[in-house]
Amino acid sequence: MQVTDAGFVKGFIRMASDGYSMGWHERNGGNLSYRIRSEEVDEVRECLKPGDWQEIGTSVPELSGEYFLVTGSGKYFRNVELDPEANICILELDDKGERFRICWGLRDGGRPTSELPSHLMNLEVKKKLNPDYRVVYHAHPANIIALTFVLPLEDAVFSRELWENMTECPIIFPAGVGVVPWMVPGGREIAVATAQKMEKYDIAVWAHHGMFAAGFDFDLTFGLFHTAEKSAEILVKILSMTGGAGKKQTIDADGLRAATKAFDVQIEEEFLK
Ligand code: 2HA
Ligand code: ZN
Repeated sequence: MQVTDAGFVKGFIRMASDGYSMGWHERNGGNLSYRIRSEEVDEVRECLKPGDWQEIGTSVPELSGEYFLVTGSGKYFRNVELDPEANICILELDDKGERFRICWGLRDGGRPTSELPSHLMNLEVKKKLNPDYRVVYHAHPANIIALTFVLPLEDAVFSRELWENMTECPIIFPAGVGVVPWMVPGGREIAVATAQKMEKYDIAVWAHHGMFAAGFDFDLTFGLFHTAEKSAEILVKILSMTGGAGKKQTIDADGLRAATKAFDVQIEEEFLK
């Protein structure tokens, strides 16, 4: 089978195109990774041609020997569907989880995403919590970013604010969202800070930069990201309509509790106080 005929590759490409259509990927902004199932690796194994081992820049022992589909550094999401083999790649990790080698893709050269340490550390944290987690997505959604200039950069504030703007939000992300203060992107430091948030949340906001989301599959991860950004858009409209004064009425703590209870999910009580 051609790599681009595999279902997981088609799902990955569709998510890249959808994210671009949403306006979340100006220029080369954003990156996407998928931890490939072993039976999916077998589907495309005859097409894999391992290159040289390279340092990841961090260590993810829990992911050693696994394969990943990731976007390329400096590549544009809008070009992924047009020419997947030039813009994305399949990586294999070594037996310590310290090095990777490119086995397919990036046909004209290049490196995997500059945020590879964050993607792999997030995927490792999530795999330890539940092996069903396979997708990590990073993009630059305008409304979430705008809120990081006006709300306190606290998990409790962002969680509560984002829950209130749309009834289904607390049901879709009942644990809330984590907020990482502004940091230089692309390295181990921001990866460690993000992975700490991923111990608790499926969403990590990067102040003045963007957002990360993690999930079991492409639909859930895209849907989660979309929901959080839509909620942020509503809050931006509320603040804009009211000259910053904000909400005149909202869903109160008891309402948020009742909504999540009705759907049998546990909302983070700490943030309702
Ligand atoms: O340009 O989004 O965070 C890719 C990025 C880096
Ligand atoms: Zn970014």
